[in-house]
Amino acid sequence: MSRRLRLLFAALAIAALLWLLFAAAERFLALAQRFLALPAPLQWTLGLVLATFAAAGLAVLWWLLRPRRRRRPLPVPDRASLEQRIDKLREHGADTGALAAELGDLDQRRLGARLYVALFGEISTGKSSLIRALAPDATLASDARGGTTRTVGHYDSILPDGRPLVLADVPGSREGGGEVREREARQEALRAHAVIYLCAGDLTRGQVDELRWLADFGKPLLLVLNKADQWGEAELAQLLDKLRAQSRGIASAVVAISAGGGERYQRRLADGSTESVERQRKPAIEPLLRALARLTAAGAEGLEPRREQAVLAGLHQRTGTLEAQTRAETAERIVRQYARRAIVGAMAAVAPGSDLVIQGVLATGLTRALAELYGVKLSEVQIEDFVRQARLTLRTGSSIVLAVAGNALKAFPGLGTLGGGVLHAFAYALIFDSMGRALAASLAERQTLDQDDADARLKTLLADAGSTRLRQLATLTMDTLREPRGE
Ligand SMILES: Nc1nc2c(ncn2[C@@H]2O[C@H](COP(=O)(O)OP(=O)(O)OP(=O)(O)O)[C@@H](O)[C@H]2O)c(=O)[nH]1
Ligand SMILES: [Mg+2]
Repeated sequence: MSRRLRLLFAALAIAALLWLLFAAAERFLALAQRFLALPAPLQWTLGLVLATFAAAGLAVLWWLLRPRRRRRPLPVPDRASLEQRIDKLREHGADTGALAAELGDLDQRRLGARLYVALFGEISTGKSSLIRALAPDATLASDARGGTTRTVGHYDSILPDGRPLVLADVPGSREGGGEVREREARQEALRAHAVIYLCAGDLTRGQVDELRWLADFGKPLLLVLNKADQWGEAELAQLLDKLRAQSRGIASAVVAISAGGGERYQRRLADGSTESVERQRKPAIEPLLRALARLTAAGAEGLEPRREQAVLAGLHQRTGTLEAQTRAETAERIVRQYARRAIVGAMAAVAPGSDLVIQGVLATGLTRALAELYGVKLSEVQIEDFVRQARLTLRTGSSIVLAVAGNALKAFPGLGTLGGGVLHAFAYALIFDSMGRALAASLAERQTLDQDDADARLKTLLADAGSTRLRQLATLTMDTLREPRGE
């Protein structure tokens, strides 16, 4: 479009806007005149309605533009309660070695009073290369073929102001199949006083999440754009702006560096042939050194309380996971035990219907045992209610249960050889297994007995004829019938 034409359009647009403004002003004045001509009571009513609308509009506007609330800090348990929980887990036979080792490392580093800085980031962002630049004498442990870091390594280095520090090189995150290594990397990051987060371009959603995760633990962070040599000046400035926007409120500073790394190129020899040569790029890490000195100015001692909080918060999460896992395993054992008893009860029924009495007692026992395991206090009435509700569900679902049991009898020939009453016994195994699993899952998720939720889960489980579960139940039925006393 030519310049003149553009000017003409601009002039037309301004004229249209002015016309609109005049029209609006005229309309407003006319309305104001009519408003003033109204009788006083009507003026008040209308005025009040208009004021309410304006207030509501402003409230909506404020809600939309209000500053985002800060994320809630993670819960940090005190050391003593954490140790108690770990002891309890150990008593229950859980493998608490890693948790105890973490506590040991926490103390050791506190006593050592050395400054720890961990490098962190996705694979191939240049973490190991940066370690080489910061600790030139270090021999790095990495996979010989891929050059990729597989284990956490510590390397001594010195800041330009002469302060010593320990650098941690960690495996890169987001490597396909590298979940265990990624977990180790995260734990190492929590153990450090500060973290250098490396990236090699603008951040993906996953990287932003990773940064937020670190910030949630209160980790002092630097966001470092590596491989700056790959960008032009203008591109680099743009990229840094974007990174600053992406990490606002999370990273203390954003800097661009070149960690170095090796580069391969072809060299032509005098005889006309070529050979492949590798040479080290020259590192340019000045901005990082300055930012790191500022970030760690408080020293190991000054940063220690924050570091300990982060480690304890991480331990709190890990202990919670192990607790849930251990409880789930215990719940499984309880359910199995009661399913076994139900099988025996079904076979021991002497008079018509007497099995129902036996199973009623068992259902109550199962409910009580699981509630106790999940620390949910239940009254006798609540337990009775739950068992009654489960009975109703079972009555309506009995045809499904019997169909599943009938199929199992055909699918697992061993069952058929055990003679009469097996169908009945297997049906009870399925019922108790479903009831126990439903209740355990509901209690674990809700920390209370939610009848509707547990009942919905029970219905799903009764109809679930998943082959592994049925095989386990068939084996349980056979084992129990052959040896009713063993638990
Ligand atoms: N262009 C350029 N390449 C770099 C730079 N730093 C590292 N590299 C290259 O990036 C690749 C990965 O470097 P590493 O240091 O192994 O990266 P890493 O983050 O330790 O990788 P993992 O251990 O697998 O997570 C190598 O090919 C390096 O040569 C740099 O400053 N510029
Ligand atoms: Mg590496």
